[in-house]
Amino acid sequence: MNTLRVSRMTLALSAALALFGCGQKEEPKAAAPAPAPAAAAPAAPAATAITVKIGHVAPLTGPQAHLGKDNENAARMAIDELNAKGLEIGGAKVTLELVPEDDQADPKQGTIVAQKLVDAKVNGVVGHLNSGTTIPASKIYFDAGIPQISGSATNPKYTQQGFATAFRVMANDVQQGKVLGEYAAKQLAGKSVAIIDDRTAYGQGLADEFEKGAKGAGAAVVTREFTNDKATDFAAILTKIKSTKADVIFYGGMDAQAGPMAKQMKSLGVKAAFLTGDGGCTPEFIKLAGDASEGQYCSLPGVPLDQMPGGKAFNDAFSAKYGQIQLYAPYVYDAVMVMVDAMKRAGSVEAAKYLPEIGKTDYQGVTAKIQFDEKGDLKGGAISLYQVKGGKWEYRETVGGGAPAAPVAAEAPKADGEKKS
Ligand code: ABU
Repeated sequence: MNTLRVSRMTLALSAALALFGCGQKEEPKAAAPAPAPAAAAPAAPAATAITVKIGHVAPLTGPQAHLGKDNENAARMAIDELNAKGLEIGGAKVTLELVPEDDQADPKQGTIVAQKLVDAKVNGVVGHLNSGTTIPASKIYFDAGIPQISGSATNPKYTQQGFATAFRVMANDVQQGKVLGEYAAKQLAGKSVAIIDDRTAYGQGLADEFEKGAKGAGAAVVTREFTNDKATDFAAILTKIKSTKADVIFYGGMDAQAGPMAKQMKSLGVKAAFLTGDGGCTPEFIKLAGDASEGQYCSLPGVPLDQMPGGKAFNDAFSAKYGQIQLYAPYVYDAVMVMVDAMKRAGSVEAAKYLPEIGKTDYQGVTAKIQFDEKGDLKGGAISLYQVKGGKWEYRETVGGGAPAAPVAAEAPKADGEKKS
């Protein structure tokens, strides 16, 4: 653990102790109806019952609502399963309560709902979905000493701020951008690449890492263009890129823009291959792009769902309850499980007590064996590449995470457009 993170942790723990009354009788962070000492006292009678609040934040309105609801459903499924099994922590019977918030994928709204969750005395936060909201919110959770685990925010800055409260359960965009850049230059024979991003923390950050990876692998970047995460018309940008005769267009952004962009590429006669990251690697991309999605590429942190340790069982259970997985559901489910696993090992739901246990996590999740490095990043994260074939995302290869670096046999998804997350 580096010095910065240790000192940040000390600050975070101090903040948490201050928040919950250092040296005083311990209280559960959850509000009523829990009797005060139960949450933190291992010797409390088993009959004591407390409610533990877990905040969850994602965009539930706007162009990314389908992804936000997917994340929230996964958090709810994890909580329902844990409650159904019966949870006892530190001698108290625990009922988990999901406290869902909508940040609209907007950084300002992200900080507003983060403060709302702190004021509601949540015991931990799962989320946010977007890097652009997760990063500013992480300062608020850190100052309050509240653990935060994101199942989808991939911008490296989130875990580079030295906040001991910040964790993520998927590989970050330094890893993803490098793999994408090298894939564009080598597998897609991209001698010249054009880059577009949506100016969000995620889109711009991934585009920056992609550029480094592509250049490092010998490609020339012929232009960098910008849009935003609400845009629908990309004709001007694509017309300019067409004149460069780029071999590959890389887009850093989400499916709501990636789909229409691929569609407009086709209608404008742009012949370049289209490649995007996890934000565009969804069934929604195929729906929005229509037949222009055919042959296009994306990447996702992690291995395909059917290669994940608990992938099939999760997919069966989730899809029966909530429908097709959109993107990050298995990761968000794991994030909840990791948080509760740390509470169990600490024998406490109190943030200051279970936070150090998150860093020691060694948990077999649905998505992978989850352990964290000193920054709070997932150790050994893999990146997988996919291509649309016959209207479905088809697996191409996995890089990193102990997976084979060379292409392996493609495995067809189970249903039209089914995501392999
Ligand atoms: N990982 C892509 C979508 C979420 C984010 O903004 O990082």
